[in-house]
Amino acid sequence: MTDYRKMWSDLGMDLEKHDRLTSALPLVYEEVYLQQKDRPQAMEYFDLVVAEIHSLRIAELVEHRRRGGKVCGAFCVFVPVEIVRAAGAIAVGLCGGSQFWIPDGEKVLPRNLCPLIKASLGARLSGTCPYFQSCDLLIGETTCDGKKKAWEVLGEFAPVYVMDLPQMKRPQDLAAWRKEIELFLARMEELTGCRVTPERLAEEIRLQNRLRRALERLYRARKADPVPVSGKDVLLVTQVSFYDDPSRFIEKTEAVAAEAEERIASGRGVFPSGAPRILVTGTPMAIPNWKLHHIIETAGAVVVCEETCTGTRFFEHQVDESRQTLEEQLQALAERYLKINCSCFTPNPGRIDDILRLVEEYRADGVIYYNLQFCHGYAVEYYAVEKALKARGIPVMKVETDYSEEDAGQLRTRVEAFLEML
Ligand code: BJ8
Repeated sequence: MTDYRKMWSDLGMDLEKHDRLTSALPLVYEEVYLQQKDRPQAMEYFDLVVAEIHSLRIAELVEHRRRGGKVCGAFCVFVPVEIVRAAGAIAVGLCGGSQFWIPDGEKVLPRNLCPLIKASLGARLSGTCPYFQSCDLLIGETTCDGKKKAWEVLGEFAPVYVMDLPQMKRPQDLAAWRKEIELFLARMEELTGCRVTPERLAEEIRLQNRLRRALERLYRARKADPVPVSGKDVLLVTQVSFYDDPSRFIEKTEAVAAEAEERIASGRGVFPSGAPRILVTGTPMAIPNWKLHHIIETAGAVVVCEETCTGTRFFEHQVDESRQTLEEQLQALAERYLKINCSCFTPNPGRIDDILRLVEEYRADGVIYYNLQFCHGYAVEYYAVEKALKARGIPVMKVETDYSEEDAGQLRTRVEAFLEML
C-alpha cells in the first residue's frame, strides 16, 4: 500500500494529529456501514473512497496542481461548480462533519456556534484536512450570519473569496445574483489564467446536470417499498459527490442506482416491506456525520429521502442547456442556483412546498427535522414547517444536535418513541 505520509507532510499537515483523526474512522465505519446487511455490491466503491478519503483523491489533486492546475474549496451548494471547472480548476466541498475538529474551531470561534462552521474552521486550523491544505482558494458565501463572519476569521489563515448571495428571490435579487456569478467567473479566470469560453462552460453544465440526474435516479429508487438501498448508503453517496471526480462519480452512482432498480424488479429490499419510512429535512450532514441516519435505521425505520443540502437541495433542478452565449449561460446558472430553498432566504415558502411534495413522492410516514445546534435559520423555520405538516396530519419531530455522541442515547429514545406512534 502506498505510503501517503510524504504527500501529507508536503501539504503542511500535522501528521501526528492526523493519525489520531484517521485512527477512529475505520471503527466507526465498520459499525455504521459495514455491519448493514445486504448492501448493494456497487457500494464497494464508496467504501473504498472512505477508506482512502485522505489519500487517493488527494493524490489526484496534488497531481492536478503539479501540472499547474488550481483547486478551490467551497462550503455551500450555491457555489456554481460549473464555473470553477470551466476555468480549469477542481472544486471540492470543505464542510466539516467531524467532532474531532470542534476544539480547534473553538479556539477562534464562539462555542455557541453551529458545529458545521466550527468543524470547518477547525479542520483548517488543525492542519489535518488534506482537502483544505490542497486548496488555492476558499470560496465562502453570505448565507447564514455564522458562516459570513467566519470567513473573516478564515481569511487570516488562507485566501478566501466571498460570494454575496441575496436573501430574497425577487427579480432584482436574481439580477444581483447573476452579477455576482459574473464577478465570480472573473475571479476564477484570474486565479487559473484560463478564459471561460461558452464551449467549456456548456461542457461543464452538461456534466453537472448528468451528476444531478445520477443522484436523482438513485433517489427515485428509494420511492419503492421495500426500499432497495439504505438511507445511510445514499447519504454517503451524496456526501462523496462533493469530493469525487464528477465523471467517475456519475459512473459509480449509476451502478448503485442500476442495482437498486434490479432489486425493485425482483421485490428485494434492505428493510422489510412496511418498515416506517422517514423523510429527514433540515441542515446538511457533512462526512462523517451519519449520526441521525444510523439511529433511525438501527431503530427499525428507513430514511427514504433527505430534504437537505446533502440531499435533494443539492441535485434538484437542472441548468438550462439550451443557452448558447456566455451571457445566457450565466443567466441560466443564476436561475438554477436561486431555486435552492435554503432557510437563509426570507420568506422561504418553496422549502415547505418541497417538503410536502417529497413526503408524498417518497411515501414518508413521518418527518424528522434535523437541526444542527445554533443554526437559527432552520430552527426558526421549523415553526412554519411543523404547521404545514401538522395541517396535513403528517407526524413530525424536531431533533437539535451537534457532532458529539453525548446525546446519542437520548436521541435514540426519542426516535424510537416517534417511530412507535407512526
Ligand atoms: S444552502 S443549508 S449548504 S448555507 S447549518 S452553516 S446554515 S448555521 S450549511 Fe448551508 Fe448553503 Fe444553506 Fe445549504 Fe449556517 Fe445553519 Fe450551520 Fe449551515
